[in-house]
Order: sequence, then structure tokens, then C-alpha cells
Amino acid sequence: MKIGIVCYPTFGGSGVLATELGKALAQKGHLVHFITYQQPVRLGSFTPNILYHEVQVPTYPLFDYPPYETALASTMVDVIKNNDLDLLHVHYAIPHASAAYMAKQILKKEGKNIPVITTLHGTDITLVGRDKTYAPVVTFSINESDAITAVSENLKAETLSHFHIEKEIEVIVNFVDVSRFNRKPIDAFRRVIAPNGERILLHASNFRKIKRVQDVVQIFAAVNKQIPSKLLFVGDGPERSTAEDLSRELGVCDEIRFVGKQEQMEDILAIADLFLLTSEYESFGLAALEAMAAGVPVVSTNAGGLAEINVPGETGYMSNVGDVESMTRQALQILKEDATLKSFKERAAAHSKKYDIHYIVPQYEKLYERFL
Ligand code: GMT
Repeated sequence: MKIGIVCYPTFGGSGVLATELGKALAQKGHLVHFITYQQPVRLGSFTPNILYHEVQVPTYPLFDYPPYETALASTMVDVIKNNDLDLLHVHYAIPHASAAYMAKQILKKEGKNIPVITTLHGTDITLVGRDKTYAPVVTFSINESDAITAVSENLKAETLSHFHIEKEIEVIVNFVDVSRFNRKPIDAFRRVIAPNGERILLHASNFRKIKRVQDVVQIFAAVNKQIPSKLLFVGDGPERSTAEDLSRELGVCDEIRFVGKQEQMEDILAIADLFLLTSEYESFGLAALEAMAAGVPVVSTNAGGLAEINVPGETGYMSNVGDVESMTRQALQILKEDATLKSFKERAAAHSKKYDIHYIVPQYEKLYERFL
């Protein structure tokens, strides 16, 4: 099949998932065309069967807001026509679903039918999409998609309760390439971070408000009082300075490293003992799944779709949003004894196999085939 994938090219979960999907499809022999404003970060080096088309947005003095959506729709039309694509799979509704609708209508006039599949990822529904500035266009363009998928049962329910959706939403959960995350820790790296064999806690996100990174610092400060430990913060974003300030205030800044945006998550996760995800909402929590695949248990909130992937007492624990005390107790419970930690690590890794790329990617292929 010749498939167009439209996504955000950044470190966010929707872009990561879309890129990994494209790579997996290409490996299976499909021809994949990424259409984005920047090369997706997880794309890596040259891969046969993968083409990348950059959306250029010409500026003009009149434009206070350069019209990205128009440029995207025009690029979609161009790529679909010139490469005779079979379908377009857009990830994250805003503005990808509406740009796809526009491209579809233009191509229809020229006698080409291009099926559009929209995958909903989270904040496009639960936060931004619900804003009344966007909601009518989001609702319309989702309904005009030939198929709609959501990454968790929770996101499907959220979509149905907040938008008037006239079509079936199919749930295709996020996936992870288990073989890639199943790495041996690099000893030298572990020693740099935890020279005295301290436990390593980890948080990775885009540091938006919704992630509640201040809770991560508080949990760590309390854990650190009882267990020699270090905290790694991976990623960057608006709340990073809040986390840094709080770590100084709580006297744990020497035990915390902010390593910024990182591409080699598998090597970082390999040295970690516990993943903390304190979000107010996660439609799924792909970062937590990748942690599990690396054999890292997860202490998280029970918000959104997290309850679908984190199994209490098996892969980690869950607490209500903001319940720092409970999450601290749970982290200590996992980290205190070597034997307990080992069994949580093993169970987390085993559980992640249910979400292996080899089970989930065929579900997308099956969906695509319906439209050919
Ligand atoms: O978590 C973010 O803020 C990034 C966001 C995105 O749209 O890139 O992630 C969303 O999509 C991921 C992949 O499907 C999910 O694993 C994340 O849970 C979801 N984030 C939220 O719902 C907040």
C-alpha cells in the first residue's frame, strides 16, 4: 500500500506513535510518505520505503498567523496526486483532520477518492479540541473521516461524551517495539548517574501543566529521605523551571538531573528502576508503556487511560491525581527490597508484550485494507 502519514514531528506521544507506525509499515513492505513541517524526531536514519515531504508555509507581511492548515492541505493534495497514494492516515485531529477533509474534497473534484483515517490521541479531544474556538471544526472533520480510531477505551468514551460523533470509533491501542526496549543497562552510564548504586527514578514528558511535574519532585524528595536515590527528568517544556525551583526548595537538586530532550529513550530507560507519571490526564500513557517494555515499573495516577495499562501490584501502582503521599508509599514499596523490585521489573516487562508492535500494527493494516 502507499500510505500518507500526517503527524506532529515532535517528541510528543502522538508523533512518536505515528512515526513508529510508519517505520513498521515500511518494514512490512508498504511505501510510507510522511507529510509534516519537520522531519519526525523518531524517524532516524535513511530507510528505504519511507519518504518525507516537508510542509513549507510561505510568510507574507499580511499574515500575523501564517496559514499552516492551508499549506498542509495543499501539500497533501500534491503528495497524494504525484505519488498515487492509497490512503491518508492523520494523527491528532487539529488541524490534521480538517486539512485532510479539504484535500479530500479537492481530489474528489479531480476524480480521485482518498480515504482518510483519523487517529485521536488525547489533548486533541480532551483539552484543545473541546475549546469552543475549535470544537465545530473538530467535530465536523472527525465525522467526515472515513474511519476514526482512538488509542484507548477511555479516549473513545471521552470523545463520545464531548462531541456529537456519528461514526463508530474503533479502539486501536498504542504499541511498543518490545525487542527494542529490552536492553541491557550500560554500566558506565548507570555509574555516572548513580555512582553509589542508588535507585534511579525517571520521569519523561513535555513538561506541560497536565503532567504535574511538581508532584514528581515531591514524591522523589520524600523517597530520597528513606532510600538513596537519584531522579532523571527527560524532556523539556513550560513547567521545567517550576520543577527546578521546587527541587532547590526541597533541597534535592543535587540528586536530580534534567537531561532535556533525548532520542535514545531505550538506553535511558534501561538504567531506571521506577517510572513516575503524575499526570492529570493521559489518554493512554505511551511513555509508561515504553518504560514497562524496558522492565521499569510505573507509579502513576489513575487518570484517563492509565488504568487500562498499569496493573496495580503487578506492573506498578496507581493513585488519585495529586495524591503525592500515596504515590510516595507505593514508590517505596517497590524500591525498598531488591527482590520486590526485581519481580515488579519482570512483571512490567511481561505485561508490555501484550502491546507489542507485532500485534497492533496488523490491526491498522486490516483497517486500511477495508478502504482499498
Ligand atoms: O502527552 C502529551 O502531552 C503528548 C500527547 C500528544 O498528543 O502527542 O500525547 C497523547 O498521545 C499519546 C499517544 O497516543 C498518549 O500516549 C498520551 O497519553 C496522550 N497525552 C494526553 O492525553 C495528555
